[in-house]
Amino acid sequence: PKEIFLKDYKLPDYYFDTVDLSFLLGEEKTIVSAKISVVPRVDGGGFPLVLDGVDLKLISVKINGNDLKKGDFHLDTRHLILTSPPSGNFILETVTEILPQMNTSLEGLYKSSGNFCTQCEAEGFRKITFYQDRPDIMAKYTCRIEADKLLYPVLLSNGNLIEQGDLEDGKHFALWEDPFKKPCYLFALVAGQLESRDDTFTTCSGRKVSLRIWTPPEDLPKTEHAMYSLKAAMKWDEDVFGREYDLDIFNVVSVPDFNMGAMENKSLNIFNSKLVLASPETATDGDYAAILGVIGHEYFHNWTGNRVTCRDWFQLSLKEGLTVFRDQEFSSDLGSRTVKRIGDVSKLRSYQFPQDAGPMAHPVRPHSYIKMDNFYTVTVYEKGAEVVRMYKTLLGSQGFRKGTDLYFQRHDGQAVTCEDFFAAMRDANDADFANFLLWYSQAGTPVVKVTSSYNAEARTFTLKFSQTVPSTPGQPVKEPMFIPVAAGLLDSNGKDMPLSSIYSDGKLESVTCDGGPVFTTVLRFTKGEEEFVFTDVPEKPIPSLLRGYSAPIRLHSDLSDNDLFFLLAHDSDEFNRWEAGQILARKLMLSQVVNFQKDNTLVLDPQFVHGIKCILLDSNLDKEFIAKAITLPGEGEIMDMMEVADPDAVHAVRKYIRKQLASELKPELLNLVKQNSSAEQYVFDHANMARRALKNTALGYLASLEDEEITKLVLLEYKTATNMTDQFSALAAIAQKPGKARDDALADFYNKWQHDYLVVNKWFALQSSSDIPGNVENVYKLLSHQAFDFKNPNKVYSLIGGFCASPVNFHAKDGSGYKFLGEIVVQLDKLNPQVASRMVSAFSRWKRYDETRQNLAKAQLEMIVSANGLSENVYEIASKSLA
Ligand code: B3K
Ligand code: ZN
Repeated sequence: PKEIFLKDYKLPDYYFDTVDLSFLLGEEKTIVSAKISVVPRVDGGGFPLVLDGVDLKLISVKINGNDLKKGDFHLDTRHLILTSPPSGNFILETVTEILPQMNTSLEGLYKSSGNFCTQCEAEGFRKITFYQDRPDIMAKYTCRIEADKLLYPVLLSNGNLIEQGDLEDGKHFALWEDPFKKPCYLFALVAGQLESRDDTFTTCSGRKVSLRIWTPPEDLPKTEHAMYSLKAAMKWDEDVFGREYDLDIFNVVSVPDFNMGAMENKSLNIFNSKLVLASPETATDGDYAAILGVIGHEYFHNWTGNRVTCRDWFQLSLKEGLTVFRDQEFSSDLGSRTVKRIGDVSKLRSYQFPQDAGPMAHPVRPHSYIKMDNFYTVTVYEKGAEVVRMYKTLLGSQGFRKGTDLYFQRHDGQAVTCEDFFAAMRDANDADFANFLLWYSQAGTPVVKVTSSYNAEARTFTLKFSQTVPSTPGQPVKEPMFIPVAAGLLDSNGKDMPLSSIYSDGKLESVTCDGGPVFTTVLRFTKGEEEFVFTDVPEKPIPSLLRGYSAPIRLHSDLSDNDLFFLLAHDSDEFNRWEAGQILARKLMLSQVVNFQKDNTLVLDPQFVHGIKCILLDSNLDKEFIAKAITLPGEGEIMDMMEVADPDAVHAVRKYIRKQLASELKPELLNLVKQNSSAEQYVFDHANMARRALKNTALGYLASLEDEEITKLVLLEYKTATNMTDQFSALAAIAQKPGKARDDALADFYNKWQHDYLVVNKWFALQSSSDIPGNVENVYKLLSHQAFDFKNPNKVYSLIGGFCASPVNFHAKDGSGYKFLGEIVVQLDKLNPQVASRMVSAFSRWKRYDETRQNLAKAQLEMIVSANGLSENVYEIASKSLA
């Protein structure tokens, strides 16, 4: 396999100006004709033109209307090379045969439930026709689709429909024209038996856009929430970013077989059905929220990704980090900002931090890849979004908006780099960003230590920071990063102190805003070590640091437990209230892990119970915030903090603390369940979601107790639930413990929902991720369940992905979990390398475990790497994991 490097980027020799595609969709094969007007970048031209092409059968190739002779072109398994094209502009025509019905990789043109659809990002267009498959080739497209009218009544592609009609032999055609230049990864085609929910949106300049969400007829009722989300996103992008939609039509298609969540093809977004379809009876609040976020995300790409795209795939975070940031803000504005932030930071800690500390660690802008698909990662997406957030933290809302305005103004219609975004932010604000660009090039999570001291006489409060960035593969030595630390000081009553001025780096700077008091300031920490001195501080404060999680770092402070309990109770920054509780919980869990490993009795600190109780009873707090604040850090997060990860110990400790809290706070928790029971009607809004979240979190705690009454209560909740959020939470609560109640409830749930594949996927995931001892046997059984299908990514993610997410069973000391995954990966790779590669990633942190586990996991990785015909996707992850 060949590794591709950022440093080797070269401008293309040829640009493509217009591309006219024509598809004859057939039951056995599809014929693709492409007519491309080619323009040499450098005057004259005449040098070879290398086109990408994979799994294509070339039927004919012409230049300026003449068939090419042997010797004028060269064909290998990945390319069509035109060895001596004419000088100047020319027209290239190719005819190709492809087999979408045989395409199980779900990349290029393929069939999903009888319908044709495409997925081209990152490099799938080369499976459709010969092309320079790279994002800096931007062209104007037309697309003609011809197919049987009965089998494929709906024919869609990008842009506007300019012609359609009936043909002989029961066929029909549609001709689409996209007026905007685009890279080929944004090309899309859909053909099949679909119906649409139709609506309109009037843009800020008064243009009426027709909106259509397409699904198989039976799913149409479940698209109401997606349509609501789309209209909300269109409005929000106008209001917050000044971005107006640019075409008269916007289509969303829902398909059941899709590798990722969704795809932002120009004016024809294609979605994994689980991120479109929802009804109160079948989708949870989590599903509703995910749909809102992803519908927003793909829509927002129209400007951040499509109008302004990436020069090359190393720049992926330019569009993804920015668009994730935009969807996070969108969801915050429509729901609760604090709760959204807590969710996003938890995700970063649970998935990105481990990636950044493991063999696949890479910068937000990677330096190299074997298979680009492997770099659609939490680092590029979520850490990338944190990088964008830091610009906003440093510049403020208005400055940030000035920056994005300049970015769009400068680069509309271009394929650009992360530096271009940086430069727009800087230039629009005349800002000094010091070494900020390192966030794009240095991998690893910075570790920041801070100590504080108060000088009563001088009335100064000093924060002393130091930072190190851990080594990562290929980057042994790191430079200090630019870390914005949002900070405030609490007085002894728990109130924010007004900040007056700060002394740092030999300069005294006053901290005021339009003369008014300021309670939070952003410290610019840019060196290995740095001191910040707050002046005029009347009493010893408790510092609230990294408010809102202002930088993606690991912060170690010298705050005592008492300080943390104080912050948990009083901080005006709600995020930091949650954070204080989490720090305390992490400390507690780690200390009990040591106890567990020494065979000592586990104990629960009464002060912690008290802290949790105060949060539970605080009626001023948002209910979803309470639900988050009483939820313990995940097992992965704790293992990530240990020298040698011990899944059994961490699991036992987390379970113990949950049960202990449930038993000590039983009356309070029961009250919460009672007070927050669901009203008849399901409403998706923050207040109702928050109420359900709190009730169901409380129910989950209670169900950990051995208590007949509680079992009855949970069963009653399950039976009387009027929506999936409540029903599924109750089922999950029952399923915590093996036994008849569990078996019956799981069987009942399947019987109820077997007709709905998305609900059945939840049922798979609940069972596969269970911590019940020896669960691997159940998962083997479920592999042959009639509802399981290896070809459908969602089912694989639910059953296999779910299993790997359960540390005790996946990391079972007998190696059964590793063996299971090893077998599956090899099998899956033959069908769908992208999905197999996502699954094999579960092995990548094998070195974090004890020697027995290490040997067992390593053996599986070695077996995988030596498998016959292994894909580059799996090879890259498996071999880098072994290195
Ligand atoms: N851009 C797509 C991801 C495509 C994945 C290719 N393997 C979805 C998104 O991030 O919006
Ligand atoms: Zn995206």
